[in-house]
Amino acid sequence: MGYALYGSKTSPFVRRIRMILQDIPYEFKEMNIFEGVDATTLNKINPVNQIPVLTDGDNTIWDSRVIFNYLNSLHRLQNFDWQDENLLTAIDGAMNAGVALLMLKRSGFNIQDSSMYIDRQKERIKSVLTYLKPLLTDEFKKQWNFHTISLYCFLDWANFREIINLSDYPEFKEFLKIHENKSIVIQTQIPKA
Ligand SMILES: N[C@@H](CCC(=O)N[C@@H](CS)C(=O)NCC(=O)O)C(=O)O
Repeated sequence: MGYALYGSKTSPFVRRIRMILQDIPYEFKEMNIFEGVDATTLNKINPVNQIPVLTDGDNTIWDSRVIFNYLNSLHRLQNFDWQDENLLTAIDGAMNAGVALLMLKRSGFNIQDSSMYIDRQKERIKSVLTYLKPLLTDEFKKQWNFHTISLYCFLDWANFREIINLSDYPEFKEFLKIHENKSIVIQTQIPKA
């Protein structure tokens, strides 16, 4: 039986789970969640209609953070305190805001226009990056765990989707540089086309 991970190669939420699963065998079920048979499959396994979804025998787990907690309970990957949970919530907040901006763009909205919803998403991303900046010590930058993996996946994706411009954030650019040649980072690279 074993693990199956449903997701796309572009989603930052999926990518962080693929990275966490680096040394754990699983089957990757790539899907196009917005149409056709994959959309129907996704709805059957997750009423929220979002990826990633992990299946493990009779267990089906939704939401990347919950998937991580599930894997962590079985494989003892990392210990968290409440401050760590806050840090993850901050990174998740930026990631959700980025995905919301991309969905707006794809729905035909001009995200350069100012509106309460658009401005709130952009401000959330800026605010999280401002919060994270002083935490990015040399020691933190070198760590490779669910926090730094999540940050890596967010920054790389948001830069790729032109949601942020990394030239505005040299310290985050440097953080990406430290990890960009890791084999799992290369294996899970966002497809360019
Ligand atoms: N909180 C969820 C968010 C997942 C998420 O937003 N996934 C996006 C892809 S990056 C998605 O499935 N979007 C489709 C939709 O929201 O309809 C998680 O951590 O797994």
